[in-house]
Amino acid sequence: MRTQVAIIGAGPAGLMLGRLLDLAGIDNVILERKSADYVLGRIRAGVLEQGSVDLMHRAQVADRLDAEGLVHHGTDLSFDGDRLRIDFTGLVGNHVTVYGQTEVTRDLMEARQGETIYEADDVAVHDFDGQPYVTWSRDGVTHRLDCDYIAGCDGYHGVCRASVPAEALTTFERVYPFGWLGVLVDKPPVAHELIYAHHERGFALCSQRSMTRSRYYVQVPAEEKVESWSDERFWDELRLRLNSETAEALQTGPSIEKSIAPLRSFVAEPLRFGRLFLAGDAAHIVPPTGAKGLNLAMSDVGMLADALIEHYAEASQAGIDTYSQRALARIWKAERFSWWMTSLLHTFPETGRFGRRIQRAEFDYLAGSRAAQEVLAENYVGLPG
Ligand code: FAS
Ligand code: PHB
Repeated sequence: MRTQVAIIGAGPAGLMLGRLLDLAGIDNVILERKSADYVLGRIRAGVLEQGSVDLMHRAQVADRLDAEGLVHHGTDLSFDGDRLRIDFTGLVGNHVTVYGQTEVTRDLMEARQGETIYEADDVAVHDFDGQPYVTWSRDGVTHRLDCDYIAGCDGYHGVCRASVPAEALTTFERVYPFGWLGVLVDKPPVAHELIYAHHERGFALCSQRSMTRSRYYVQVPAEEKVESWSDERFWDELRLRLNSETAEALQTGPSIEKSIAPLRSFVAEPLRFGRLFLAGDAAHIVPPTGAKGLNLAMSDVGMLADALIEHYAEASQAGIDTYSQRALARIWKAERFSWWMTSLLHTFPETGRFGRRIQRAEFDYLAGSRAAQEVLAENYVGLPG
């Protein structure tokens, strides 16, 4: 088998890259280790920046997004019960769209024209400094795919970054001492916008997927096990962390998904190794507090697609040669914002009374400063590409 671009991973990054290359007439094959149903079953992000919405339109997969996406002109912050609305549209003239990552993935899967090989075992990437090729096994048979380039869209635990010689890679990481316990429930959202809540018991987030399906999170210790959280315990804890009127209005029901996501900040540099590129979670991880993970993956593959399209159309190396530096410039700004939102809203017992006072002062400053609110708003809706 031979293709122009081998894409490893059929998550949103790999599927979006494949779609953009399909539309440009660039042959590509996606190799995914899980089944399509498994990929769709992972409940993850929920908020799209306008840049990601624009990319969905460019990919000609935005019909359902336009029909079902929920435009949000702001969000609520709650700090020990004090509420503050950040008015995205009023402050920076932009907004976000609530549309689940599962739906983004589904839309891209349905539009896929190139070949996607699911349940590909033992994927390995070879000779990406020379003539690259990929191998994998399926039903005991080993296969080989020769290609011009390899796009590593295989997430944090993928094989591509792991295949780069350690001396060629620099990583930056902060692991947080907590995770997010998330619940999906078929009940109307408690509020028309998202609520990010800081409470001395821990962070909580009230989000949504539609007007009949909601997504809620509470901060839990990093070592917490989802088995020790009944639905009832989850709802009781969530209520304790919300202000009284929101807690009163909360509509609860049986969870249709419940999982714990660890929180870390992570960046790998650079993002190019000869003919291998990294994009999305394979290249970086952000704590989900700033709703940046999926959106960064989208902006990475938008840049990478442009670089590959320019390369094949104009025999140019320019985009390819600058992809890593341009993507990292945007990645680090999103890392900063995600770290800042996480530092403001979560409890860090190790920082003691002084740390909590600093968090309170940060919130009070935000509440009293339009300039500070503009900074939060312009980062949340997405900085320019
Ligand atoms: P993905 O991890 O989505 O996709 C990588 C794909 O590569 C997977 O399908 C995987 O099966 C495949 N793969 C891995 N190794 C492979 C191999 N060796 N061979 C072949 N295929 C391989 N972001 C938010 O903005 N908000 C959130 O609330 C949020 N919650 C999250 C919860 C969890 C548990 C996780 C892990 C992430 C969450 N994120 C969230 C971030 C998430 O949305 C990512 O940013 C997004 O999935 C990035 O997409 P990809 O880069 O495509 O990586
Ligand atoms: C979600 O709906 O899953 C969600 C929304 C906003 C975030 C993180 C997760 O910051």
